[in-house]
Amino acid sequence: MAKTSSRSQDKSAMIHDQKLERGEGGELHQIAVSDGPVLTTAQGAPVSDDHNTLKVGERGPTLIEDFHFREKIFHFDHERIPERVVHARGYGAHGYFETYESLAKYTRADIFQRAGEKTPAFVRFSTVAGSKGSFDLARDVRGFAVKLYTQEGNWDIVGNNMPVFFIQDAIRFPDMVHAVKEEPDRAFPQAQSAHDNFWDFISLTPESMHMIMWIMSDRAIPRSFRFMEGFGVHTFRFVNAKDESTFVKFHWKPKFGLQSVVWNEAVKINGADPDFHRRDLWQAIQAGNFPEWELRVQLFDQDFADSFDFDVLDATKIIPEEIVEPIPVGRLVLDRMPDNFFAETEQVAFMTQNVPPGVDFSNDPLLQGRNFSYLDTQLKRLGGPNFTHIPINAPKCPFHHLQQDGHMAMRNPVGRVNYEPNSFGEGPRESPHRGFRSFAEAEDGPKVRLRAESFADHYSQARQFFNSQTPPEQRHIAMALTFELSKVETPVIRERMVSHLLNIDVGLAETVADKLGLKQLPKAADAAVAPRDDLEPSPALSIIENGPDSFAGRKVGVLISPRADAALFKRLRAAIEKEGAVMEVVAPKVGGVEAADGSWIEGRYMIDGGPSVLFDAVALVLSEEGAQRLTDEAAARDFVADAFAHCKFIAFTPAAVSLLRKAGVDPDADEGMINLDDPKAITRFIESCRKLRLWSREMAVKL
Ligand code: HDE
Repeated sequence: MAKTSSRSQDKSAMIHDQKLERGEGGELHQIAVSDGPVLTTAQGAPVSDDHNTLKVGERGPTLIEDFHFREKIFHFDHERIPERVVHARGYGAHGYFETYESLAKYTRADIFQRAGEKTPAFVRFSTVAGSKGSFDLARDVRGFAVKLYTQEGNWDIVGNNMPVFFIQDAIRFPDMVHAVKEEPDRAFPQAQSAHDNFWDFISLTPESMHMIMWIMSDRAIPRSFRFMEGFGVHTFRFVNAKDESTFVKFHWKPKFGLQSVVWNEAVKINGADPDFHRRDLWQAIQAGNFPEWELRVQLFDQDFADSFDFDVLDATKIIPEEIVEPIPVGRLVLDRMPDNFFAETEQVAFMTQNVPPGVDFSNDPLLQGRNFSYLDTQLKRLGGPNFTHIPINAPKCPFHHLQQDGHMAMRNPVGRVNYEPNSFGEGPRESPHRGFRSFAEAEDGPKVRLRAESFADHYSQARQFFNSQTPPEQRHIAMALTFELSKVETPVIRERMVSHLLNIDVGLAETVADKLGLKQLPKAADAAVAPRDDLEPSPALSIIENGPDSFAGRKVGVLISPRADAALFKRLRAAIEKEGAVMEVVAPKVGGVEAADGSWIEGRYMIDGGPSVLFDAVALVLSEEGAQRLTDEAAARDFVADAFAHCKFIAFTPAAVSLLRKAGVDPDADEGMINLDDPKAITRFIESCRKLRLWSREMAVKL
């Protein structure tokens, strides 16, 4: 029997390839496909049959000679590369950085020389602890890694959405990461810090206390990548053309203000849409609502560093923005999604040591350690030393070096000369003038393994952070600590944490101890340096104090029913869109509803596919009969009850009152409940939404 076969001989195949095409009225039709490019192997050989392996006879064994099958499966088997050991789950986008004014006075970095210059950028946001397939709304730090393709080399600011870190010295990083990740014997919990190992490590590591305040705050559950800050964390240096150095800290400020969700909401979002942050970024960029951040720099000299209360080399400390004001120096705009997630977002290799001439490191021992780790990790992850040949990692400026060969070398030198110096006058040469010169800081001292005493105060800034929060934010910190510690099985670890909290805020410690059922308060933890209470609160540390001044970029979920008022619906949509926000319609059935005037209102979600946790505010545009029907549906009642419990603004037609009541929500509960029966109500709703949440409701709903 002939060994060749073709799909036309395939007796079992009933379904032919289908393609969707739009008809004249925009409707989609399925049509059969016959032409298109010919499928080939990776070697270019045309393939005749991609559905059947080569066999002896119709029902016989498969032949190893089937090179197409072997190549296809071999390649599939190797599709994965190791996920990042931390920051495995991430999402990236392209954009640009635009320089405001020349910063030549402080730095010779080419990117800061010319006002208005645009530099291509790629940014990857991430969670830290979870693996690649984990959910977006984990309580976690968010990575905020920026690659700037400058004219003098790639500059990576590999930062986070919190300005401090858990540890002071890089040598502790593997322990810290082991402790937070899933426990090694049971392999859970996934993407959570709420377990014994994490809190054991933390409670034995007082230097982490400031970071613990951040991670227990709502900063750890951002509403969107677009609404969070980014920080370079460490102190870096700018170096100017005269080789003079200025210390610098980098802050990214979101144009649309800060916003987070509440924990009860985060838990539900993870079920409703595990890709909540990804989808949000994707949708915003595809819709042309480009996310934007301003880069601000805190600049200070050695005299300030010497006089500051804390060590500027200690990554567990901030310099409050009220003490050294961040100066705006440019803006970052993200305007294009990658064409391919793997090629770009997965393979992008950020490295703290990627700095252009004019930017330099400080002696921060965390930063110094990172400068080793990031190069090393790329070799493992990307499989060889040529990862700069991958387009996303290649510089966009001219570059010439003498590195050659190795796995997957894509750019290979031509000609005879691959060394320097040489007598042929060929090849690149160093440039003492243009090249990177390290700041010539004088260093001298014995070799020691010591932590400087100037790093010893672990509680004062934790207290300052707590004192800088508004009352709802302070409550959220207490609730987060209680939740996390309630998952800890070992009582002594819970108590040890409370003993640290006593050094931060006694009220906080008492609340947490009470919720944890501690019979009595433990003794406060021994502190190497007594916590200070003379540090001024810093309003810049509160999310609520730094919210947006409009509702732009946010989403209203409108629950609609058959026979709803179409005119009202249209007015509502117009007002939402005028504000720069997005309306999404939630209907009892896929497709939408027929309104009272016979027009069709298109729906985006069915109710249980579009719970209110996906939106920043909600409106109930219901007819009497529609509302009545919905009172029987748990998903509709949850839609309303959750929106209320999460302190969202709720606009509703008078007919919706029956649903509100059935969901246990008083339609007159507070000013966040807006009855659409009066003509000015829509304006009032939009104006209220600018505040994002009605926090005064929180005590009533006991979130
Ligand atoms: Fe990282 N970190 N890190 N880190 N980090 C990595 O690099 C490391 C630290 C941060 O989207 C790894 O390519 C050490 C601080 C971000 O691709 C690895 C230490 C900050 C990302 C690594 C730290 C960060 C990483 C894993 C302690 C905020 C994701 C895969 C000294 C300023 C970048 C990789 C991306 C990723 C090591 C601490 C931010 C293993 C040793 C502090 C945003 O190299």
